[in-house]
Amino acid sequence: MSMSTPPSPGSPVSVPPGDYGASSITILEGLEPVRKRPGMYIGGVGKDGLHHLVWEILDNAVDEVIAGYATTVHVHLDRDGETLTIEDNGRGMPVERHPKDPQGRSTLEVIFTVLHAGGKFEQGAYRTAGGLHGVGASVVNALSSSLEVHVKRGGKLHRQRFRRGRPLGGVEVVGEARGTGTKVQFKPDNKIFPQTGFDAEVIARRLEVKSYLHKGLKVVFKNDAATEKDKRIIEFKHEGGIVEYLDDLIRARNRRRILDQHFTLERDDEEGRLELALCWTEATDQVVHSFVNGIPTADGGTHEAGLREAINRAVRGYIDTHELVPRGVTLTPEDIREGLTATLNLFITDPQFQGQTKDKLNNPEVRGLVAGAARPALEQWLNQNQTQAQSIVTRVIQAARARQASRAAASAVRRASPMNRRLNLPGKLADCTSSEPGETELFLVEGDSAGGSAKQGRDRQTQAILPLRGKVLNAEQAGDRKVMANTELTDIVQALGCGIGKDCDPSALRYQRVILLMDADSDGHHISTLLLTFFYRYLRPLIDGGHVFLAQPPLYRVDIGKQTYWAAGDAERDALIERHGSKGKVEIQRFKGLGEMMPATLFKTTLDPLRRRLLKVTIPDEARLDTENTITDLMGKDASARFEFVMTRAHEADELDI
Ligand code: TSJ
Repeated sequence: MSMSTPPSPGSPVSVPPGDYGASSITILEGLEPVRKRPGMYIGGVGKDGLHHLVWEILDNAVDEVIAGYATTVHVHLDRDGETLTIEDNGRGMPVERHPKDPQGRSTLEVIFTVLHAGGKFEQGAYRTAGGLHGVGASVVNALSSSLEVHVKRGGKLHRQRFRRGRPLGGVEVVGEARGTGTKVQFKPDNKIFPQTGFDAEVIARRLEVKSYLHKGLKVVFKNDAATEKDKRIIEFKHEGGIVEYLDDLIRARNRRRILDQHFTLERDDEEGRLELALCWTEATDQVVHSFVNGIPTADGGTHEAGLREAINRAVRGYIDTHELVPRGVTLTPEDIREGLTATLNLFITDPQFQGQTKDKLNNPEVRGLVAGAARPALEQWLNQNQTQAQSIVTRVIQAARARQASRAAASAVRRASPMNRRLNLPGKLADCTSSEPGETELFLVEGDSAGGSAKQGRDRQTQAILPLRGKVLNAEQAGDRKVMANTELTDIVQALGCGIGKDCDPSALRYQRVILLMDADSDGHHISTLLLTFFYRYLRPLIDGGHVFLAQPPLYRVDIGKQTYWAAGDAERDALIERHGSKGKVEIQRFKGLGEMMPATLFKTTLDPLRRRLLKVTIPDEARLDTENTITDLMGKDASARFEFVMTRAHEADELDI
């Protein structure tokens, strides 16, 4: 092959060289709109648009495989990272004079220089895979600073070269060829694209998906732009098709499947071709990877809607026929599809894509098409595979139960965002006015009457009160569901705003301190124990972070002469009397509960940060090392054994002298 000067451009085949000066004007007119408004043809000139060039050429090569004329597609990224070559071993693009072109150009040249040439010239048969939503090779050509096509056909190697869409000459024979095939090399135009470097990862991922979608297709990717150690040739070939894709998808996401068999379906008729594989996993999300004519539809569309319809109706039909729903359980479509993982691959003749990125299928008839094919097939499969069906039903009922049980707690579990933090607060919370978490405190108070005193006696700016009613659930014995359904506990979580369980995040805590304020009697002690058990099991980071405290309300008021003292217990009371009893008449009042304390008294004895005593709740190191079982044993007997209480304010004397 010679790189001789323009007057001798090799040997033209079937195509007279003609007056390329003249035809290049028409060609420019043909492709001018593409260069003027590239976004209209490839979505944009950013990274996605740039890679659309690759998908377009790739899809054309893959089409030749789908049509049964080629087996392998080679993709090569040059060292420069922006020159891309795609080659197939198919029939080779027609290089003969195009029968209908008035200018007598070759079919190849027409395809590369006339907008939307592909479909028009082959009555829709040219593109089985749809390519880039009707955008053709001419668009890639228009947006490439240089593009070169090699065709092996009829024993000859043909070549045509272009610059920014203009042919540098006609199709030339540049050598002999063994076999057949088409090779296109192009470099995106840096006058069009701000960034012309390709992302090898993005390309590799797409190639892999393609190889799943078209059983038997082999794609070889050679990345010379990689660093020396990353340089390798990757071969993608997945004989298992989308069933294998489903397997790999589940494995890649580390999911456990609940069925030992997938449901699979292959349907081929005049309306189109459908391939479906689905499975349920233990995960709670739904994952559907869908494709139309080999193009990923990341935003779903009518085909996914049809699939959802088919699954909902088939599974519900099975459950209803066999009367499998327990009483009190109602199933929603979301319950039925919880954990569903599916791959759907559809081939239709006239796909309509929607949205800026064309990632959503819009053909309205497709919904019924997919539902109509998938529903009866899935129904039949369920009836013929009762073991699998039973696993699915169990999974679905479990999902419904979980949803119903946690509905009450749903809002508590939802992490409060700054916007809805106040909106999501429990009704009986008397919040503080300051929203500076560093200076605020939440008092959990037993009973409405004590809560009332605390609300009146508190420092409104920094102290919030949450009254708790009734018995607190024992979180050690109740399961997650019961805990989540317990209003007292979920109210606490809601007020704290920090989430629960593994979502518990102390940095989101709405208060610096959480203070348990209970009566100084055995009932109060018991409730404290239950609350601490809940904190230990569900809000452990708050204890570890030193946010949890016990208030020390007085049990006795001791008046000696004109002085008033407060004692938290019998020992304190006796010590007071021993020390000060000689100073006057001793009068002792025992509080039956916090509720009968005057708000002002409650403040000065228990709430006032300057005068009160708090016990900080900590967990001793031994307990930390304990196994879950030992801890549970401990809790079964006496939870308080697990905690250590550390005085936050050291007082020389036991008594609090007011
Ligand atoms: F996108 C593209 F056009 F640039 C392109 C097309 C890029 C690549 C890498 C390959 C191809 C391509 C086209 N590979 N194979 C074909 N096949 C045909 O165009 C072809 C060949 C023979 C006949 C025939 O009827 O004999 C018909 C067609 C459409």
